[in-house]
Amino acid sequence: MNTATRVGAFGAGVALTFGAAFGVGQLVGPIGEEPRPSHDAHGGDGDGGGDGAGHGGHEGPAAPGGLQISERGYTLVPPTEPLTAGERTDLTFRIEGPGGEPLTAYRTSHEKELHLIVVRRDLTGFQHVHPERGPDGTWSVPITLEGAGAYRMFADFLPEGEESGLTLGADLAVAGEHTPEPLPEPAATDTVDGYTVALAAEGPVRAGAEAALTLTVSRDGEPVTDLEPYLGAYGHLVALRAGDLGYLHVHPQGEPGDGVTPAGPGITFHTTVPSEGTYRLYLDFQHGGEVRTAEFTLRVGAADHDDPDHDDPDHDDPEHDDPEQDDAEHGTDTAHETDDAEHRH
Ligand SMILES: [Cu+2]
Repeated sequence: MNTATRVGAFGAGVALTFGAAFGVGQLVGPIGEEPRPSHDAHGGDGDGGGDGAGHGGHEGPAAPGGLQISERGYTLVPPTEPLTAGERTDLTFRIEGPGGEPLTAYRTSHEKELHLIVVRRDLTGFQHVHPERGPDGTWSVPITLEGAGAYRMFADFLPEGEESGLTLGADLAVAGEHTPEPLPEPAATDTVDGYTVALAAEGPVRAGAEAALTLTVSRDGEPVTDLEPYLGAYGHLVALRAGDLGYLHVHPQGEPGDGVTPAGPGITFHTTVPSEGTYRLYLDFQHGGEVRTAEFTLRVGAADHDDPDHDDPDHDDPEHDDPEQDDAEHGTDTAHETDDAEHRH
């Protein structure tokens, strides 16, 4: 299968080598029967975190979220109590607003006031949970962190009165010896609880360009066409950049009940990947009353702004012009292969 061949070739690349020669942009090719995503279908759904810049295409991609503990006057105050591996404990934290007071006014996004992601720094142990907020603004959620090591927590929320959301990040430490896991090589599919999820990108995924990723769910070889809405969507996708755990906002295309979005097997997402590098993707989807998470490693190539075939003005990105990257980009032009035609919008 063509897809498998390509993935194998990319697997030969070296992970975490920014600006180096492997900058191959594409994980897998488009899957034939999926409809082309419409950029028009991709309206603000209220959960964006500083993601506005990427959509107009004139200001370059927004920086990833989650890299700062304090941003735009909002500060994440992480738990102070020590965490113990394998022990269920209440993770307690708060968000302080611009005046230093605990934030108590939030806007709901994807049915929740705040989405909490916790992951170990080696990108294992991903959890997406929804804490409860007390009247004093303290958030709390029972959680078990299975292994020792350094973790990262991400609070994704939209304060009342703000136009765009925020993702604040903080470190958590779980005491004990641990051996970091190597990041799995890119693969076109992941299997979880008997479900197979296939990842396909529409054309090469490159830094600075909006990418459409479609995840297709099957079970026992049969497409799953009765996915259940989970938090207002058929799937939720989180992407974290390997190396610094930059957090990307990813928007599902369409929503349950809009008359056009099927309940599977394909779920399409849009995001603008801010840089080349390696990313870990986590898809939460619900079927049979249970939420499961499929995971993928995705390599993202350098921006192709000097590619004459890539002339879509909506994706013109003049500010993303890093001279240090030019050599790497020219060195990988052959890797762009045959898919440039498909990449036109
Ligand atoms: Cu959530």
